[in-house]
Amino acid sequence: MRHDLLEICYLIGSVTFIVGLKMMGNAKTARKGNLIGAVGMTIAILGTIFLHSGPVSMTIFGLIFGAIAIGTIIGWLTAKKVQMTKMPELVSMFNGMGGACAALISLIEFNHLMQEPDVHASYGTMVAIVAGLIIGTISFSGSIIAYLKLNGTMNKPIRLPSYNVLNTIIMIGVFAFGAYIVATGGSMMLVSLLFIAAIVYGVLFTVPIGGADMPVVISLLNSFTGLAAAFGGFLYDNKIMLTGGILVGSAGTLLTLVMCKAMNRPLSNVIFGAFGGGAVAEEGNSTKGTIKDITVSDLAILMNYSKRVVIVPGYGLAVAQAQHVIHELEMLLEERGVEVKYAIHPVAGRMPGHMNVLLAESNVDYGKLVEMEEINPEFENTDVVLIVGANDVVNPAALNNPSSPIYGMPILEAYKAKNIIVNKRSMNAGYAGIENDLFYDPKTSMFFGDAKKALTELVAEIKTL
Ligand code: TAP
Repeated sequence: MRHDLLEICYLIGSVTFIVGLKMMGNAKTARKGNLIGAVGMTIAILGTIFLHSGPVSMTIFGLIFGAIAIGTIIGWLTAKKVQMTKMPELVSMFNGMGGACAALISLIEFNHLMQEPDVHASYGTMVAIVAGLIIGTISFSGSIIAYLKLNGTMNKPIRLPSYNVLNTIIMIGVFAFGAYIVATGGSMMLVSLLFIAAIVYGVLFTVPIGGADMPVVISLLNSFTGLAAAFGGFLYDNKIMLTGGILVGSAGTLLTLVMCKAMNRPLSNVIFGAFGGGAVAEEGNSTKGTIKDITVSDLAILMNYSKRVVIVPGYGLAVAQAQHVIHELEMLLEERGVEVKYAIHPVAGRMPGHMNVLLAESNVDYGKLVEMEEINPEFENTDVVLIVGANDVVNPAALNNPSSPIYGMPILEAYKAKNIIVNKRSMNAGYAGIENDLFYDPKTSMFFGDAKKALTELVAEIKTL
């Protein structure tokens, strides 16, 4: 009876994970999807605590609920406080904790095996313990380095000579060591050494990668954590750990591949650090030319009397926290009969869905966010494209300069619009570290300044018309 009830809890948990994940695919239902998944997880946790084994002492209950309370308070407060731009950092830290849990499970279960020398563990159990330990630990130490890179503590990729070869040798060494432990039964001493070796590999794997490539790496590490949790599921014959782990593992892998595809970079290029975070990027053959500025009053007139305006948001919009003022600008223009849409590039910003989340924060109507494939044919008939804090995602070098590092990346074809306005603070490069010829296009005018400040002035100016 008890066991059946527990299985029902796990079934409910598994179904809610799948339904929740599906709902997260759409900004309108994402919040609810997250909540449904969390409810499922709560049911599974409570089921495990109260139904998994026979009577448990009050001390054990005290320890479990004490740990849950501490974790909940810390998790709740940090998630509540975190700024949108710091989200990848938070995700990497949470992911690291997941990896650490998977590794600890393996260490504890191996210790249990050692305490019972009469029990002969099957190869399956040993593989689950060792694989969970290696993958969980790599995910833990790699995520901590990713966190330090994203918060600026480690702001330069550290590349030892021939680090690719060195890392590959260490990786093979770690897995060979794991295979030896599985084959021989190992000892607590050997398993502890394996744990240390996997920590070192996780650090060496992440350290050479540029800070700006971290979102892709975090997603990859996230899939490692899922895999490590799935091994825990095998170990305990626990369906919910297995389902949850597989979902996280496959979602993380797919997300990693989608991000790489949208940047037109193979995963190996991200891992071996071709650009981003200080790596020297090859410059495009900029034809350069002169740039021209536009004053706020001229821009206000241009936009006020336009029929169709497309806004291209980018990383700078998030940095400036200009999402509210851009929504105000959009509403103001719409009141005056201008049609306004937002063009969303899949890798604009620094994390998947960055622009969608940012604009949802200021209640921009989701129907106004138009995906790249749909908006590109519309640029020709656009009177003004207003590019706010975006750079790489509108760089024509991706289409016409085979020597550019971003060549082949699909872009928002803003260069086709009748008037191109670019808001950024300077002529500095974006993430890829390359020149953007769009800024020198005769149709382009630069509207320099911090996005929030510049757009606030623009809104005030339009109101005077
Ligand atoms: P970027 O190419 O990085 O350009 C952002 C621009 O914003 C910069 O050129 C910067 O110029 C400007 N900026 C910064 N702060 C600003 C502020 N306060 N006000 C106004 N402008 C400001 O951004 P993007 O076009 O969004 O492209 C994203 C890049 O990140 C792509 O290369 C993509 O491959 C990469 N990436 C994305 C992801 C995901 S999943 N989204 C993950 C990893 C990498 P100034 O300094 O002159 O102001």
